[in-house]
Amino acid sequence: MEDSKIGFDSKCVHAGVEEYEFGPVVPPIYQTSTFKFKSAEHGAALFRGEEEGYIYTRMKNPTVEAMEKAVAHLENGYKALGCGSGMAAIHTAFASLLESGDHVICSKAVYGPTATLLSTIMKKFGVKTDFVHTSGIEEVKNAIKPNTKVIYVETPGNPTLEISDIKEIAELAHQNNILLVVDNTFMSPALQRPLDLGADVVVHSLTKFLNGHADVVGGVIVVKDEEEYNKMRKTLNQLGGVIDPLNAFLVHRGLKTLALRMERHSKSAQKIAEFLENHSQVKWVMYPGLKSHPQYQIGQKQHIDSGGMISFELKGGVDAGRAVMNSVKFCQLAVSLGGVETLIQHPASMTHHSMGKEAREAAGITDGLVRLSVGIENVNDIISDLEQALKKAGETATHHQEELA
Ligand code: LCS
Repeated sequence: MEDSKIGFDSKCVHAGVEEYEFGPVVPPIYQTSTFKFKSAEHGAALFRGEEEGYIYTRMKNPTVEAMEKAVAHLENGYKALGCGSGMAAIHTAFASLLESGDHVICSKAVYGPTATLLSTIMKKFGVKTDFVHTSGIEEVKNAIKPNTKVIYVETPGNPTLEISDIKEIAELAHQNNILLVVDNTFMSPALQRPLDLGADVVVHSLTKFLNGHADVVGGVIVVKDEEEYNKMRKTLNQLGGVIDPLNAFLVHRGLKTLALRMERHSKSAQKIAEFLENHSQVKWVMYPGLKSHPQYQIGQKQHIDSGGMISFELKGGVDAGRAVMNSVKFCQLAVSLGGVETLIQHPASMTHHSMGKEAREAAGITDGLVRLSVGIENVNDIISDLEQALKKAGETATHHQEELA
C-alpha cells in the first residue's frame, strides 16, 4: 500500500520490517560482532565503500539497521542512527554538529545530564551555551550570537513540561543559519513530529516511550538528509556509542505498540492531571493537556495528544512530596519514564541533581516538584494509590521546607 495512505498505528507495526531468509515476520537478531567477507577483494571493496554490505557491528548491523529504519520512518526522517543511550545520541549529535568556538542556545528545562554535558564537557572543548526559556521566542531571539550554530530544544521539557513552539523556533533558526535539534523523548513521533515542523535533527532516549518496557537503555538520532547522515555516521563510528543488536531488536518490538501505548498514556494522564488539579493538597499541576498549562495553546497546535508525563507540587513542599513518594504502593519510586508501569520520582534530588540548585531554580525545577510517568495500568488503580499516598502525606506533613544542595 502507498505509504502516505497508511495510518501511523499501521506504520508502527510494519516500519523497518523487510524480507529475510526463511521468511520470519520480525527481523532476526544478528548477534554477531563481525561479518565474513567473500574474499580479500570483497572486504577491501566494502571498506572503500564501493560495495554495499556488512563489515563490523559498530559500523552497521542488520538488526540495528531495521530498528533505525523504523524510527526514521515514524519520525518522517531520512535515516536514523541507533545509539547506546539517549546521552550517547545527544553527545554524538553535538560532536558532529559543533566545533570549538561555536555557541549553543539550549532550553532551560532539559534532562539534567544534557545541561551538564553542555556546561562541562562541551565547554571544555570550546563550545559555549546559553540556557534560555525556549517557550518565549523573544528570549531565543535575544540569545542569538554571530557564532550560534545550534538551538537545542527539549519539548515538553524534563521535568517542568515547558512547551516550546518548534515551528516558530525552526523559522527563526533558519533565518539565522542555525540548526534546530529537538529532543522528542517526552512525546515520541506518535504525538509530535519535529522534522515535519521544521527541525533539522531529532534525538531520543529510546529507553523511554519508544521502547516502552523499561528493559533497554538506548538512544537514536534522526536526520533529514544524506549529507547530515554521512557526517553523523562517521562521528558515531568514531565515538563508538552504538546500540547492540539485542537491544535494537527489543526497541523495534516495543515500537509496534507505540501508537496504542501513547493513546493510553495520554488518556490516563489527562484524568490523573485533572484529579491532582482538583485535590486540596496540591499547589499546582503541570500537564500539556490542562488548560492551566502556560503554553497550552502551543501544545494544542503541535501535539497529537498530550502524553504521559505530569509534574506537580504539594502545598506541603518537599516534605509532603517525599511523603507521597514513600507512601505509594502501586506506583513505583524510580527514575526513568515512558514505560508501561507508572513511576514517580523527585527531580531536584534525583534526575536533575547534577545541574545544581541555581540552574534548577532558573529552569523552574522547584525542590517540591514531583514527577509522574503515567503507565498503561488501569487508571483507577493509579488514582486510588495516589489518593491514599496523598492522604498519608497530609497526615505526616511537617510543612517545613528542606533545602537541597
Ligand atoms: N532526553 C530526555 C528528555 C531524557 O529524559 C533522558 C533521560 C535522556 C535524554 C537521556 O537518555 P538515556 O541516556 O538515559 O537513555 N531521562 C531520564 C529521566 O528523566 N529519568 O531517568 C533518565
